[in-house]
This record gives sequence, structure tokens and C-alpha cells, in this order.
Amino acid sequence: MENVVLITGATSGFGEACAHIFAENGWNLIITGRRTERLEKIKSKLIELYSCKVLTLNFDVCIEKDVKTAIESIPVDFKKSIKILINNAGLAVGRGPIQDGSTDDWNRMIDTNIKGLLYVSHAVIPLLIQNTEGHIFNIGSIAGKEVYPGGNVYCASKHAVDALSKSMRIDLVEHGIKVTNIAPGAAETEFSLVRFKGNETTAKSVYEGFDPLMAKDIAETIYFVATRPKHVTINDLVIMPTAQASATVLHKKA
Ligand code: NDP
Ligand code: 8X3
Repeated sequence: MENVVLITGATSGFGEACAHIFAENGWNLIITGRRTERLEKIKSKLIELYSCKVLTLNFDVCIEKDVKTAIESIPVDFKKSIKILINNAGLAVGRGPIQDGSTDDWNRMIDTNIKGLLYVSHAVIPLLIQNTEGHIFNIGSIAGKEVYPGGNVYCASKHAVDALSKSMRIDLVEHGIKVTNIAPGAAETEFSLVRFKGNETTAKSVYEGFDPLMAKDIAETIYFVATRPKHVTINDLVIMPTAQASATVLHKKA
């Protein structure tokens, strides 16, 4: 089998858009997420559109033994061809002052954004090393570069992703494995719906008055970075909506 990209959190947003752009360009896919029905629907669509090979893995990145079992279950022909890992699964839960925060929300963000990314990386990196080439994309955030009011634990989790990207790059350089940290600003996906626990009005209001990034913008950027020559690595990339100057400065039309 030819090139395989493994994308976590491919049931919506950036992950789903990445699946499309890689498949469109001849890649085969391993796509993961917790929502089985969505995964299977996306798989059928990808095969119909691009005639690619697609393996779905249904697991929660927070559960270490499930991550290990899922990655071990990958058939050898897929395993031998994994060239890219996109550590994308992640979320924010809640937004508000730290003194009013919910420890359950904090645990979900830390378990998913930091520990989940580590569990997946721990299981997949040996395969990349074995395949003697590889590229890991860690989806960080502008929240991993700056902090903003009410962002506290989400920002901390994405600062951890930023640090892990730097560390992985050092640890993996001798294996020729590239590590790219992608740090987007406001992008309209299901992110805010999850953050505001299903409140559609609040979620929608986040993106009103300006043109946010769309999932496709991130997928196209990742694909560009992934297709640089072997001797070129883009280590770290901040990508913002034009209306957003920083984590806290967003120019909204009245
Ligand atoms: P979405 O909510 O649209 O997608 C998140 C994806 O992560 C889903 O496929 C979801 O799948 C998966 N996921 C979440 N938790 C888990 C879990 N415990 N186990 C397995 N999969 C999980 O949001 P985005 O596409 O916007 O987010 C993708 C990444 O980008 C996240 O890491 C987010 O923090 C980051 N980001 C987002 C920005 C934005 O403004 N949208 C900006 C900067 C960074 P399922 O629910 O099926 O498990
Ligand atoms: C998501 C973007 O600005 O809500 O990482 O933190 S932001």
C-alpha cells in the first residue's frame, strides 16, 4: 500500500477536512473518533469520492488501553505505510474565570488535549521510526502561544502541546521525523458548540461579525506543509483569520 495518513478526531472540523484533502491527493487514510456512525459515513463518502483505502478506528484518546489496542489492531499493510500522524483530536470545555471553573471540564481538556495526544503518539511513533520516515502534526492553537480571559486551562493544555511539539522535534530528529506545530486562531467548526456544551446561540455568536477560518483553510495549510521536500521542515505555524490580530484582538463589524 502507498502513503497512509493517520488522523485523530476526523469526525468533524479540521480532521474531516484533512481526510478529504489527503484522499483527494492520492493518500490512504486511518481516521479516528468516538462517534462511530459519523466515522463510517465519512469513510463511505471518502471511498466514493476518491477511491482511497480507509480504515476507521473508534476509540477515546483519553483511555490509554483503548488507544494501545486500537493502534495494535491496524492491519500490517496499513501499519507499514503510515507516514503522517495528525494529532488533531481535542477540545475546549467551558470558558470563564479560573475561580469559577469546573474541575470536570479541566480534567476533560487535560485528558484529551495533553494525555490523549501523548497516548496516541506513544503508540504511533514506533511505527514511524520503523517506516524510517514520518511527519507528526500537533494541532496546537493561538491559545498555545498566548492566553486570553477565561481561557486558562484550555490555554494551558495548548501551551503543553506547543512544548511537546518542540520536545518531540528534538527527540525524533535522529530518526528523520518532522514535527510541525499548527496554531490556528478562531475557526468555525464544532469547536464552540462543544466548548459551550451544545448552546448553539452562544457557539454561533463567536463567529459573528468577521470571517473566521474554515476547516478547509487548516487542511490546505497542513497539506502544503506535508508536501515540502524531504529536507525542508516547517516547525511551527500560526494561522489566523485576517480579522484576528492576536488571541484577544478580534475586529468585528458592528
Ligand atoms: P471539532 O469539535 O469540529 O472536532 C474535534 C474532533 O476531535 C472531533 O472529531 C472529535 O471526535 C475529536 N475528539 C474530541 N475529543 C475526543 C476524544 N476524547 N477521543 C477521540 N476523539 C476526540 O473541532 P476542531 O476541528 O475545531 O478541533 C480540532 C483541533 O483543533 C482541536 O485540538 C482544537 O483544540 C484545535 N483548534 C481549534 C480551533 C478552532 O477555533 N476551531 C483553533 C485552534 C485549535 P468525536 O467527538 O467523534 O470523538
Ligand atoms: C481555539 C481558538 O481562540 O478559542 O483554539 O482558543 S481559541
